[in-house]
Amino acid sequence: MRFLFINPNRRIARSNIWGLVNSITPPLGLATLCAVLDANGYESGIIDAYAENLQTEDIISAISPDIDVIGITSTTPEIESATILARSIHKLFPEKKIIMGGVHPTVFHQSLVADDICDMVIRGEGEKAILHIAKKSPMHDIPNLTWKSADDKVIVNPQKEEYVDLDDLPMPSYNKLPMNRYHSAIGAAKRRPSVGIITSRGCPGKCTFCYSGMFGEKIRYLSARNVYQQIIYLKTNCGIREISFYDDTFTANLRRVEELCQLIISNHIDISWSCFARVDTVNPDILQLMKAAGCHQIMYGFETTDEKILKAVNKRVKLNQYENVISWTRDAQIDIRGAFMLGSPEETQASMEATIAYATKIDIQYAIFNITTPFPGTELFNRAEQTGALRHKRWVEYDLSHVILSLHSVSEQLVQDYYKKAYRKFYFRWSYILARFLSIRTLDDINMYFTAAKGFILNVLKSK
Ligand code: B12
Repeated sequence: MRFLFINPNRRIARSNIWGLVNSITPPLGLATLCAVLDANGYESGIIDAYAENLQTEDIISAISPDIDVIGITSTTPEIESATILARSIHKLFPEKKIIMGGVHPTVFHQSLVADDICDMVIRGEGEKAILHIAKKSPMHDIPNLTWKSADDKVIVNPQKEEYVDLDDLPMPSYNKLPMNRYHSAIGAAKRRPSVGIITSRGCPGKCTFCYSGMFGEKIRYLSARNVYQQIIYLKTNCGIREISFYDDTFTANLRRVEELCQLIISNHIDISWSCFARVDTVNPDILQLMKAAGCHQIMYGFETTDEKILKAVNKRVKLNQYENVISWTRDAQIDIRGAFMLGSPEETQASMEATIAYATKIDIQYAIFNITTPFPGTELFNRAEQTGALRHKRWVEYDLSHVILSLHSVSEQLVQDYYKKAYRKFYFRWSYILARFLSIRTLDDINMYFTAAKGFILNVLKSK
């Protein structure tokens, strides 16, 4: 049985800051599915239509007749292009089975199958179920599968909370991806070529804006040794000089971080990297060690300075934790990228002012402001749907730059205005520009500074 997986292309709204600063990251889920199939003797390939900017007709012409199963991944803002693609494939190749997976199909599995957009959806983690498909297991026996029976009924197989051990998985099939197309977000990488990878799954957090139904509540980790081996592979085979770790909380297991840092340091591996962390997971010692192992930037989700909003989104951190972490990170000479949300439940004009004022007051090197978006499957979405606070379901606009929630305390226009204002206020301060300029030490710094400046200037000009 031969498989072809597709990462669809997508349209990015002009007003979306991410269109300019965003990374192009390998579709690691698809690359892992390929690796698992290959390890079990099946043939598979990937088309990364986003990275290669391929249109539907380009994708169609790359589908060879001997492919049996086509797998399409999709997040919420991609679902429109994924649907157009699936429909075109169905029309031209009615004999090929189309499976969808990823976060959006996991939530809307029933309607995607009922509406014949695809033949099947694999909900949540895909590795076990895809092997069942390859082995032609009886459809009723395949865990987490939604499919249509011969008499046109949608069947939802039971959800099995049996997850894979990440150390048992083969390395993602990087060799099947256009590795030269990938790069980190503007301002996130000091050196190129850079690439984003993910080394854990699952999250114990219960933030109302995040969908944690994909991989279970318990975090599973790739061991430090296997992460290290992936770094060596990427360095040796793809010339990668910098890694962006996209784990929800890279520092959730400090023992693993420590072991990885020691491996990098003791083997004199020349790699620079950045990661995401929660303010309640780091301490001064680990930050110093991370710096010694090549970490130059951490993104912390500060979200807001308003305790009421933090509580409303169930972030479970305290504001007084922020200051310590900022000063420890500064002492370790690691840059901070702060992530902030605007337009959450309980938001007011004063709280948005306070968030922006805070972002410009604290000593952080980059800031990213997102509009709070109720992604399907999240508590935020369910509550908004029940209370009529969901403005629409135009999924392509669920991209963190559009106002989807209708709030009683602030208008849509005000949130949109503050979104633009936040970027202007943060990046167009003389003190900020001077501080960034004075922080230049190496050629890599110059490269990073000018790429970031170009991106932000273009965006601000565009948003005026
Ligand atoms: C890395 C990452 C990115 C990267 C790119 C991701 C990529 N190329 O795939 C970047 C930074 C570019 C990015 C951008 C965005 N992201 Co993002 N991202 C992630 C992150 C942190 C990891 C994704 C990942 O690699 N996971 C690991 C792999 C192994 O899992 P996976 O991709 O889900 O695949 C598994 C299963 O889903 C399933 N599967 C997936 N596809 C398929 C297909 C088939 C056929 C089958 C059978 C199975 C299957 O099997 C895989 C293996 O088990 C996730 C959060 C997370 N922890 O997953 C958010 C996440 C996916 N992103 C999210 C969001 C909101 C965005 C943005 C909209 C943000 C923005 N500013 O615009 C954009 C949209 C990007 C897009 N492509 O549409 C949300 C999605 C919510 C939603 N409902 O859509 C997530 C879930 C974060 C969150 N918790 O809110 N993201």
